Amino acid sequence: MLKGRLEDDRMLTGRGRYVSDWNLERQAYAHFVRSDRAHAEIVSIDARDALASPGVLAVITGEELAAAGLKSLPAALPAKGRGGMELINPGRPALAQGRVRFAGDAIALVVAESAAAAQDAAERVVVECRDLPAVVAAPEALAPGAPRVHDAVPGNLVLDYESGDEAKTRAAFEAAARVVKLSLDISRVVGNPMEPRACLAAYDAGAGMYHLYACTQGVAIMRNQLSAVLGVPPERIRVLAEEVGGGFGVRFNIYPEYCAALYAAKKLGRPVKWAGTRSEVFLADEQARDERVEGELALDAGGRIVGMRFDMVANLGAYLAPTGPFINTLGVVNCLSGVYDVQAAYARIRLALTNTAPMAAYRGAGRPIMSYAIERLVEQAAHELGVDAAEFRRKSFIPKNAFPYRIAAGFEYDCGDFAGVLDTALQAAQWNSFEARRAESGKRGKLRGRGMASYIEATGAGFAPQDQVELRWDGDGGVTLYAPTHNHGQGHETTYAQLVSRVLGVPMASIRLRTADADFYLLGNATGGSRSLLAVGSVLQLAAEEVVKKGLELAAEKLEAAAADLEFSEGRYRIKGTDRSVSIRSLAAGAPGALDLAYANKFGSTFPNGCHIAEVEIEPATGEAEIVSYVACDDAGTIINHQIVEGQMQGGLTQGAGQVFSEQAIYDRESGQLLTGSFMDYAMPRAGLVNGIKLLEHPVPTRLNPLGAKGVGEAGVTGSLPTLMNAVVDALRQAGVRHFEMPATPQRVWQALQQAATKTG
Ligand code: MCN
Repeated sequence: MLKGRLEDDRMLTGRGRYVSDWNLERQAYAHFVRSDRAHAEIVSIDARDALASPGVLAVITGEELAAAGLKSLPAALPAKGRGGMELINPGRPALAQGRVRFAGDAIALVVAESAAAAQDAAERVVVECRDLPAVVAAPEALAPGAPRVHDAVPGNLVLDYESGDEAKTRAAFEAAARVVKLSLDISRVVGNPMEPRACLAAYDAGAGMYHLYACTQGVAIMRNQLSAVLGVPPERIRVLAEEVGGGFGVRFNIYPEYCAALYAAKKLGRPVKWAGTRSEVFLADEQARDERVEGELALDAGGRIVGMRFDMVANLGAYLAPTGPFINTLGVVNCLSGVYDVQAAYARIRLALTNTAPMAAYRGAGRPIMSYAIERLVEQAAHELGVDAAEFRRKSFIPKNAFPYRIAAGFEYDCGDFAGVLDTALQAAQWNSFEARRAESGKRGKLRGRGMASYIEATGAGFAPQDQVELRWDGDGGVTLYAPTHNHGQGHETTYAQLVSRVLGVPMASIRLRTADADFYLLGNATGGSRSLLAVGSVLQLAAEEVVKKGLELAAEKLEAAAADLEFSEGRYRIKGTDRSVSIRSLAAGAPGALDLAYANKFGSTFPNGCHIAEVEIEPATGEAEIVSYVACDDAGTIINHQIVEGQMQGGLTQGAGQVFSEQAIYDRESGQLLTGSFMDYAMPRAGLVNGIKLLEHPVPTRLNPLGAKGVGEAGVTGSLPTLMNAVVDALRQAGVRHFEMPATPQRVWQALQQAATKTG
């Protein structure tokens, strides 16, 4: 049995090659001049002093990029809004042109012989600005009279989106015996991969090729996005990477800095390297969430959910990130009514621009917003009715025999057993003895709360029409797999090898994975949407099966037998009923290239789901909350590697816990400055935040892909966000707190307790 993952040895012994580890001969160094204000007109940029600084090679501005014909970064949405409204994309230049729109917006690129020289010179670039009023909160941006972020976007509204059945929902609410309402703020977060963003850009004038070493989650999508900006076909662009220090969704798209660096490399005829800082991650990486939700549930007289309605406002930042509109619309509503059998469901989502960093994907990419809204409301409804939260949910579940089930938003869930998942979770969480534990905590002066969520999410759609893979036999009998999904912590080297090894019968350790090489050009989807295994893993498995078929003729020739008389197992073709056999490895070695295979296919969305139950204890004197137990029972379909899945769940749960208990990106309302621009102000979760984790499986294999697998990479977050906040709210309710928004930092919890005490006292 394999211990650990194939990639661990390399990474744990310092042999991982991160983006900023790459160097090319004659490389120059980049530093970006960034806006120090949230919204301003650029009156002039004086680069004379900077250009005269030692070692400076160039100072590039937005005007120069425009003159050179660089286009806007792309952003699109395969859907329209209310009344057929089209998404308004005001465009985003790689360097600001005429106006800066958020603190951190890149204004100029300084290239010099060393990183220090570039930084020194950048400080000598004089940017004269005329301040404009800024707006940082989405509801304020949509209010009449708000400062306009882009002239092309009236009222800062880029899209008024809707999904579901509005009329049916209205009717359900009119006929409801009871309506439960909740207003929710989903706070803004900053993805923080280990390696701050970096790139090394090069241009090969002879071949007319651009090369970009960069943080990536998959190169094909980035090539397409770069192609739109640079105006050259994607075939003339290569994106390269090994380790990138994590992605979490914020490394899915290209960024302005990459485009500017590629331009500079071509202009100067030298590679240009940029290694960003953690401060730049906070200022200029894509951020996520930041939604205001007004949610309503309609209940019938028997306490069954008969309607759901959501009015959401999403903050998309100062420019549309390529995937920002998708994440905040289709990415939210693809599980519009959760695990509940409710056809009267409707959501309206207004996408607003503000003077803040652009927003896009962050682990869960929209689905945690939906699961949070639904499961907070559901728990609130159970509380208001005074009924058991588990039994309240069960009453409205989509029954096991109702699949395939099409939700009001048009998406079709293929399978699931929500009641079965719930039962397993209830038992493991010792649901029925909670009150005794609450009393025991009370004796110690602590407030104990319990929260639950029955979540579902959509994993795996993918933008590219196909996932292309290739299997190539190496001279040493090993196999190299080429795939479009970049592995940045999910363990693909191990799980893909497991799948292919199972089919071909070659040892896992002799299977290598390549995803971003210069000499290789694959089309396909990036790692994202927890789709890699169910989609690319499935394609790899089918490809390996094709390789076995392909080897049949060669084996028949070698064994001087008819192909029909052969069978294949454990890496060998054998004449049935005899001991005469030949290994596929030796056949591949004897006929180089003959058993290599290019293969493509596409597998779409699956719907992993689960029931999570957490208990928290709050110390009223300090406001500190501790997660004392966390049970997660998940249906990820067939699981290929339990250890990796467990790691993914732990990571996801902890990421959700980070948002609930400590992380929050805050912009100052007046100045538009980011107030939480470092780890001193923005608290990442630490190991040990989530205690007493129990992970359980309740697999219902899907028929939508040959593995029967559903995604797991984001499930932890989608489940933990509502679960943990429900637990906190339940604990605070004991002390009279009626409304509480994330994050549950000690200070905020303490304040809420003080206010409640004042009111009741
Ligand atoms: N797996 C399995 N059986 C299943 C499902 C998955 O064995 N039924 C395995 C897969 O083979 C893979 C891992 O679990 O090794 C995760 O698979 P999958 O659910 O397909 O998700 P992806 O590989 O597509 O990963 C993407 C997902 C996303 S979208 C984010 S964001 C995220 C995440 O995974 N970012 C991560 N997990 C992360 N983990 C780390 N360490 N770093 C990140 O940046």
